[in-house]
Amino acid sequence: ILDSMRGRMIAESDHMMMGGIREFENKFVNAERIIIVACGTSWHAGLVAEYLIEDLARIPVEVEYASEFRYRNPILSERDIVVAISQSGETADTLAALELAKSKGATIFGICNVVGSSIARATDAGAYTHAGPEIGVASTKAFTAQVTVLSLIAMILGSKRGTLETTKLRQLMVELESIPAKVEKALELNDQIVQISEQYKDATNFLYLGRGYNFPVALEGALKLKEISYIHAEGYPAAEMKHGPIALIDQHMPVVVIATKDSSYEKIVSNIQEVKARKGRIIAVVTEGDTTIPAMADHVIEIPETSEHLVPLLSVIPLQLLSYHIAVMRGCNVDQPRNLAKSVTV
Ligand code: F1P
Repeated sequence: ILDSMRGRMIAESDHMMMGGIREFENKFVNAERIIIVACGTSWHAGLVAEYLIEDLARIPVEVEYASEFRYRNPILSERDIVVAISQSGETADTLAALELAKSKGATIFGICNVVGSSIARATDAGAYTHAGPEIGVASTKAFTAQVTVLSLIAMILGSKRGTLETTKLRQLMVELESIPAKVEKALELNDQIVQISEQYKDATNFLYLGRGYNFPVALEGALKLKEISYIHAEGYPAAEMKHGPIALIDQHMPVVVIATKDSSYEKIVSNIQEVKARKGRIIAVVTEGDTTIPAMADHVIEIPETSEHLVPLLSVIPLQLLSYHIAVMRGCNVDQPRNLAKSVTV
């Protein structure tokens, strides 16, 4: 499977008219550092990649907002790989960031959805996500597709660098194959999420908490709610709550906690207790079969079990549905939210 995926990525890189992919692959595998530049949802996919690549391939990763990176004077060298992620492939900040990196000698890898887009054409190599056009302005399926490609990259790098054992690699590949069926199952949560949305559609603030691989998912859940329903929402690493956001919690604050069974499970259980002690309302996304968190939460959304490395592919789905239904109930145009453009080209 891995070989065929690698083959596909190489074919796609050629399709991006980049050539020299073998040489590129060596550079990627031996990179001293990977810098990811992106905006919005694509930046959140980049954060997931930081966890994946550092864990599986042991290459240091930095994730930068392209909109900041392009205006500073970053230190870069020929040994750096810069990964530009963009759904549209036209985001001006991401294009400018990669051009800056290129001018300083870095090699650029692109992950874009739109074939032949400006960012795809400006890269040295890359992979298309082939998620199909996003109908609305806010990225949804693009996020899942980006995280899938980034998971494959992390696995390929880990296997080539010898940091990912063959048994573990096989387990992850088998699990990745099962993801589409689990996504279908997660989509069956729709009716339950309609009911939850009904209760929270008039909220004025939301807090989203997650740890580890679910931290970027918390950020993405909050962004989706802001973008399409115009409700103020903040995403935080759950462990940061005590450093400020805890002051906001009372009976009027809905707190979405992504608390799947993984290495940070015990810690997130205590974060939920902290919220409950202050009368916050908990909407918990948990792993199917969990009994501890359902006893504490106000609402429980169960998603299928998977490896913690792949969990964002499933845990983001109920959050996207929640934003969608709340926005529709508030009479918002979910396809064309106010003030937002599909490609931010200025
Ligand atoms: C980046 C982005 C999207 C967001 C909105 C504005 O776009 O911030 O994530 O949903 O569409 O642009 P892209 O570079 O991934 O196309």
